[in-house]
Amino acid sequence: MTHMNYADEPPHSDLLTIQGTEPFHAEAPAALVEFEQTPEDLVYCRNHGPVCEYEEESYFLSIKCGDAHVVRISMHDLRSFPKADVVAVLQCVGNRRNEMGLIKPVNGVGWAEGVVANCKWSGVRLCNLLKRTGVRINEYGHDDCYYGASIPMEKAMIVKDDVSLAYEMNDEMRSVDHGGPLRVVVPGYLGARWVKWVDTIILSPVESPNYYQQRK
Ligand SMILES: Nc1nc2c(c(=O)[nH]1)N[C@H]1C(S)=C(S)[C@@H](COP(=O)(O)O)O[C@H]1N2
Ligand SMILES: [Mo]
Repeated sequence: MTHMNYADEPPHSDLLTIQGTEPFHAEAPAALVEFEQTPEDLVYCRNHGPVCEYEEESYFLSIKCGDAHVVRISMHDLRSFPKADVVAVLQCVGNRRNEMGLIKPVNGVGWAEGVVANCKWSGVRLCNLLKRTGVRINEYGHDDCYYGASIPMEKAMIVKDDVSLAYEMNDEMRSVDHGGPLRVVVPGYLGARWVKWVDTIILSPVESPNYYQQRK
């Protein structure tokens, strides 16, 4: 990991409306509907800690089953799996929270309508990867240094649901801001489950105890 503090973050898109800088969170100005596919510069950023920058060459994904380490796979090996695309909407659960606040008090960032994006995500289908590793259990979660989330195993294994580990967004190498080199894509689920910079997948019968899984 090259960066892990706010001062060293790479530059962010200057087309976004900044809501806060430490952690960096910013949304698209209005007019997203102009684009069928949201251009990367207009894809909102939502972080709960510093934006992490990793070298693809030394990046590994671990799949664990309980405390047992099942596999450790390099980006190079992940790229040798069949590549699959999905066009899916990434949306923060707080989209239009400012309007909700007019009706009754709500906690959280007072987002307007810019924390939503429709992008093409390309990478490895999680179900393919898990089938190859041969691990089977009821549920799983993912984690990185400070952020984690869980989704039900059934969701991960429904082939047509396209749950993926994406290394590209809109046909480009994933940018650091949006979770490069590897990010979880869970079509149909809130953005909070789309873990960026994912480095560990844990197959577990219980949900991740991570704060963001339990409280968001
Ligand atoms: N590692 C990590 N993943 C994360 C987050 C985070 O703070 N850290 N934020 C989540 C939330 S709440 C949202 S809405 C989306 C935002 O993704 P984006 O910044 O690419 O738009 O990422 C999710 N994944
Ligand atoms: Mo979010």
